[in-house]
Order: sequence, then structure tokens, then C-alpha cells
Amino acid sequence: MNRTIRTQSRLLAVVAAAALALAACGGSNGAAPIPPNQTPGAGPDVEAPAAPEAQGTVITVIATDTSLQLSESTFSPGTYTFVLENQGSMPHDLAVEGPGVDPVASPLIGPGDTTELTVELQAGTYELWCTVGNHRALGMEATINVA
Ligand SMILES: [Cu+2]
Repeated sequence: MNRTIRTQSRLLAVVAAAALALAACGGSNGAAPIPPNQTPGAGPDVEAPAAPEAQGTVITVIATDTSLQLSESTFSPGTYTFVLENQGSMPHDLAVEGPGVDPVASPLIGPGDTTELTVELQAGTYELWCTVGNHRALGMEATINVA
């Protein structure tokens, strides 16, 4: 008889201990720090969206209706991106011709717009001009020497 009671109280103790352990465990789980939000794509590994990237040396070319004004006057061989800014009142473009460059032209852009033309310049003389109408004759041209 005695033995049975002891066994029962022992069992009770074990059950109580288990209940405590469970409670402690549950409590501990509840209090566990929430992992920081892992937002995929927000980390430093993510590459920025590919922006149109000017290649080589950037030269600004201001187009008025009667001139082309370049931001640089000395050139060495290499890759250049001419950024044409149309500050005139008519549509303009930018053409380039010289050693290794058959005439290439930028898109035609309206007043206030900007476009780009990337070319490889070698040593030599290059002509830049606007292909629209008689604009070249009006003064929309420039000559650069690459050395
Ligand atoms: Cu023009």
C-alpha cells in the first residue's frame, strides 16, 4: 500500500516536473527573439538596376541652332560618349566621322532633349556636325584632333 502511494506521488512529481518543463519551454519559445526580417533583394548583394551607362569619356556637346560647343578641346585615343544637349529651337542630331568611324549619327532630338553617341576615337581628325537640313552650313559643326 505504502509503496503504491509512493509510486503515485512519484508519478505526480514527474508529471508536475514535465508540466513545468513544458511551461518553461513554451515560455521560452514565446520570448525568443524574433529573427530580423530577411527581406530578399534588399541586401547589399543586390545589384542596382542596370542604368544606361555612358561609356568612356563623356563629352558634352551643346547644340544651338547655329553651333556645336564641345566641353573638351583635347582628345586622346579611346572611347568617348558625346552627350548632345539640344538647346536650340529646332530638332538636331550629332554625326561623327573620322579614322575608323564611318559617319554615325545620334537619334534626332527635339529642343530641350538630350541624346548620346558613343564612338572609338583613334589618332586623327574627326568631324562632328548636325545632319539636319543646312544646319552644318549654319555653323553646327566642329573639328577635333585626337593625338
Ligand atoms: Cu541641327
